Amino acid sequence: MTERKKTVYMSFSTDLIHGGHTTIIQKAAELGELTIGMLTDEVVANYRRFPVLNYEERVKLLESIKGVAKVIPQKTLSYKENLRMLKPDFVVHGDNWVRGFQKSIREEVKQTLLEYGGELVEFPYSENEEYQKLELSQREQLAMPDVRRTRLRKLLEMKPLVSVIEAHSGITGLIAEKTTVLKGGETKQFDAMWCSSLCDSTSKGKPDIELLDMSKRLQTIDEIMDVTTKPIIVDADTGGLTEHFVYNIKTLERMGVSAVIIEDKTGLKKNSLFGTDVEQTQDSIENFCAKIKSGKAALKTKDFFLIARIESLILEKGMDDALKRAFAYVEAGATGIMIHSRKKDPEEIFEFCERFRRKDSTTPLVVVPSSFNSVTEEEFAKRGVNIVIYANQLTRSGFPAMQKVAESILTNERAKEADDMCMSIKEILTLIPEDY
Ligand code: SPV
Ligand code: MG
Repeated sequence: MTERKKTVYMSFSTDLIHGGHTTIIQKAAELGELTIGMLTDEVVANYRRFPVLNYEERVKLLESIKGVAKVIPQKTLSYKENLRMLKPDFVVHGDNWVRGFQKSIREEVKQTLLEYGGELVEFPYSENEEYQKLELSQREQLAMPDVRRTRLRKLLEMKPLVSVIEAHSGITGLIAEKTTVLKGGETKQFDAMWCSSLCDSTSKGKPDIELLDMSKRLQTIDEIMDVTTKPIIVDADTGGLTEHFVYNIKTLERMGVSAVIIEDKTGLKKNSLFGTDVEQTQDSIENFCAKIKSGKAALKTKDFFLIARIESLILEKGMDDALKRAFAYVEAGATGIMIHSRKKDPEEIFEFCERFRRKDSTTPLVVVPSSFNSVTEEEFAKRGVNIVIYANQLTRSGFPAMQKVAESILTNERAKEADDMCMSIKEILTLIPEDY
């Protein structure tokens, strides 16, 4: 009787094959018939960075390597589901995962292998400067305007909900780019960044009244783009004069921004969270539709989103007015709708989403839950929302921390008492990676 050929399993996420990969694949294939579990795009984007090659392309790449018998999807960072299904004799991995966040995944693999007597085989991981340079060049690809711009659309196709955090400087951009948490065995990152008019103005000590002109706003966007790769949604206030907006939207598109949001207000714009406490004027449907049409006509690509923001609930003009405007703006060419509210209770947002979705099941819906902040992303997704923007939380957390430290130094006439509130000198020196 011939002995059954042993089976081997490895997981891959890479869109870049180098000698380190082929070496370990060869070693794995020597142990038996090798199946690769390819991480899906959504998992890779949450765990490392957006893949330059999509899932299908990455599968083809791996299938073409000698020694690979089969490539199947791995839909989570956890190997459990695939291991229970395939029961491979061996799981192969580099020994680098004994440390860092992959440690818990490794532990789970070992536990799962115990269930049926499988074995974990680890080969020494090859730290190689050349490989790191290759990875860096993939990252740089993601920052190129054409590549960055298209990714909001890809994310919307890929995920039930795209989560976005504000950035108003290079360093807040890096926080948006790099912050990762491990939750329930999965990693999570923000998908994109919001260049908020409020936070950009606040960081420059100015009120949020369209006082920063477009060149100043573009400078901030460029500063963020310089050190990040994630897609960017720009808050362009009212869009200004239509005659100016048609130029500015083109500039944003060319820079690699993925979306612009303009709000249907006119005259001196004030921040929406003031609501009716200050004088604010809503634009007419006709004027705003004309602005949308002109903006759309100026665009050169199909990737760029022009999102119309409705201020009817903020200005207490009622739900029917909000819905009427939403449908009119989509008809005029808006490729997304943002509905805003400053109520703590999310009911009016939910009602809008429900009634909008009854007639329109595809146009992306955007919310900014600064006030209705108890709603979870899962709940928003169920209600038909596609993009959630955390519009000001980094600003609102950063400045009070600085104020506290300033007060402590003034009070104590030295910095010792403030030290526990500060990042260590070592950390601050190494915060900005050399690769940027
Ligand atoms: C911003 O972040 O600048 C916004 C959202 O426009 S809000 O402040 O809620 O109006
Ligand atoms: Mg704003």
